Amino acid sequence: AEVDPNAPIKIQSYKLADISASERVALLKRPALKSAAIQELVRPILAAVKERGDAALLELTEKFDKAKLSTPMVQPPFATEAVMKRIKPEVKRAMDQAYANIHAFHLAQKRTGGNAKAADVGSGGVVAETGEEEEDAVLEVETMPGVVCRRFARPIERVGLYVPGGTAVLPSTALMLGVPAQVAKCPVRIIATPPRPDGSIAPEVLYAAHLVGATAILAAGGAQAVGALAYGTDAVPKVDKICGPGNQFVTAAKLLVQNDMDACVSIDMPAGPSEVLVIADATSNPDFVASDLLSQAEHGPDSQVVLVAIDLTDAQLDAIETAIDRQAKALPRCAYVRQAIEKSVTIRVPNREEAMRWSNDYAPEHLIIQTDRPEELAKATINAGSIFVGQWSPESCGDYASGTNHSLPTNAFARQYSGVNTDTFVKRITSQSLTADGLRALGPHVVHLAECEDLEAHANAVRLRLKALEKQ
Ligand code: HSO
Ligand code: ZN
Repeated sequence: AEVDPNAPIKIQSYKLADISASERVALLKRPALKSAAIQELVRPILAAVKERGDAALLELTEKFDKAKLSTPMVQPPFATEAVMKRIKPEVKRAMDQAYANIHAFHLAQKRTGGNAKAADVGSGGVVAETGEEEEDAVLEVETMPGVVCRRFARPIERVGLYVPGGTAVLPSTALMLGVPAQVAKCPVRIIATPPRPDGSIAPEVLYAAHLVGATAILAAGGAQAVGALAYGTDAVPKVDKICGPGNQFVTAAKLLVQNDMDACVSIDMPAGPSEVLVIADATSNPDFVASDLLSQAEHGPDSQVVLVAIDLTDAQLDAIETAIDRQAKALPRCAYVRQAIEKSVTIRVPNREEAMRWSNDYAPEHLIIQTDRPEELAKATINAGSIFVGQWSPESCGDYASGTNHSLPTNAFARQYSGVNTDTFVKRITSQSLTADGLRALGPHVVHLAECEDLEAHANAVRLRLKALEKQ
């Protein structure tokens, strides 16, 4: 149906006191997606790529992306002179700054990486604290005399990094996925992204691939790209983990290949449409609040934005609503914004505690706190992908260049998932070494536990050794 471009763009607003328990549950939900139907469309695509490899991949790329390719792979060098000529110098400089910040933050994650306390544990566990060439810190604990346990990181060997195409070019996503994989030193790092109809890849994505040292680019998108990465083809190396956001087809494909034992592949997280929750109070600037809500809404018609308004008068809320309507109508992507805003809500709450209760229950991908004493609310946050603290910290900065990652858990998965980070690209191996004295002390306990579980061979493996030690 035709939409009147002058029709108001207004978020539906609710007062907390008027919301029943069942309404609360419904309002905290994201707009429903048709995931079962999508899965049925994706299954045959995955099967085709699994069975017919490159032939199927190239057919599907022609069908969905209108690009006729002779090979799906693009090899380095990516930042050739011809490519660099097509990138505006200010965009190149911006990408360089973004890369530097993202790199700095993700490299720091590697050095500490959950092992920062290793030095406190005794036995001189810290191997490295500085320098990119050093390995991750090794955690080492002597749990009892002669029993030493260690934990150390190793890169995931082959990773696929999905960079969506579609309605916008997203070189920023190539940086967000590529930098942590580079810092983690994954030996094979393939950026997958749909080609343009002429078969080319956007120059900015090529430059991002150069900065992060991608080992190759897979010029394919959608479920077919995920299938090629999961199963491998003659041209496309099979990967061990697939990361990155995508549309519903990409997400469905990631979930399906993750469940296919033949593929033996993992994914970063189940991704859904992007979302933001902004907390505002009487001190916040209505234009700033509106601009943050809209920057998320413009991502797509399925985006959801939530405004939690703390103790605002009708006039104060009206100022925000007027700003939303005015700013939205000036946006080139106003049609998406309108649809996203239709699915969005304002919740009027009486105080900061209720604001945080709503936010933590919603578990937003992005949480923007534009209130008095914003740090306090950041501290009270239990569930969120990434937090933007105070009025000078718009989400756009984290989306592009502050240093944090923008691949974040949506759909309330911030309850149990972290956003992409350096740990996403490593696994941790544990080891134990026992001395003879260590086995003398621990062995009898292990024998008793094995007997308790009726696992005689387990008990024997210890008894044999304890006997051998007696003879020494
Ligand atoms: N807000 C998006 C990331 C993004 N924004 C990319 C601009 N480009 C999801 O976190
Ligand atoms: Zn964004």
